[in-house]
Amino acid sequence: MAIRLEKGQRINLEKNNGSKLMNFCVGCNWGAITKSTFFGLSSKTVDVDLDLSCLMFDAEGNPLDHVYSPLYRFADNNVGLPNGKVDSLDKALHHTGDDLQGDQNGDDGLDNEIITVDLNRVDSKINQIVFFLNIYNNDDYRGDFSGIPYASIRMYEGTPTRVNEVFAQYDVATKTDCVGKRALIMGKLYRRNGEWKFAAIGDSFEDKTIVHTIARVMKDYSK
Ligand SMILES: [Ca+2]
Ligand SMILES: [Ca+2]
Repeated sequence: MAIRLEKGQRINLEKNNGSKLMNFCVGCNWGAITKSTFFGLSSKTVDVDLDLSCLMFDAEGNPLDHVYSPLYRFADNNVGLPNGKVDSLDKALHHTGDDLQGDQNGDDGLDNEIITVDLNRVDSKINQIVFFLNIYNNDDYRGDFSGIPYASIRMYEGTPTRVNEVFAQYDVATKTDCVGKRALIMGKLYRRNGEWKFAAIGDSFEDKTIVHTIARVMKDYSK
């Protein structure tokens, strides 16, 4: 049975068979919005662009690395943040790429953006990996999580196109405290005495863009 993550919950990465979860996917599944138009006689799809990202820190909370959409070109715009990239420097984490739309024909059961994780390969200096989710303001949708038909984040074993076993799950769009919220600090993997654990954070914010969320993670969630 998958763990239903609750805010603030800390879990060991131990599977039912007693072995440790070391290779897994962190994924987010969400849907585009279907809107009835013309008195319900027709409908149109509103694309929703969520972005799954993570930042890595050392034990003192210094930022060492990041994985987020390569479409974020911060360095080109003098925002003071590095451009997005899909691979961590140690190659332990890989992002499957930026989904700009969400599921178009209902829930396909697969995650739209995934970061694959191999804890065995994480650089020994990295002590915590914070995962977060943002709504990107595309031309179609600039609303909050509550306007999206479904959005959930999960940790599972398998590949980006095959789910073998779900380890833990967190529903975003069904939480009433996501009304007005556009960013979610999902949780963090952290190393204690050489062992990886996961803390579900579940804090949501009104952040207008990912730049605000990155600053927030660096300030408040890096230790
Ligand atoms: Ca996206
Ligand atoms: Ca999907």
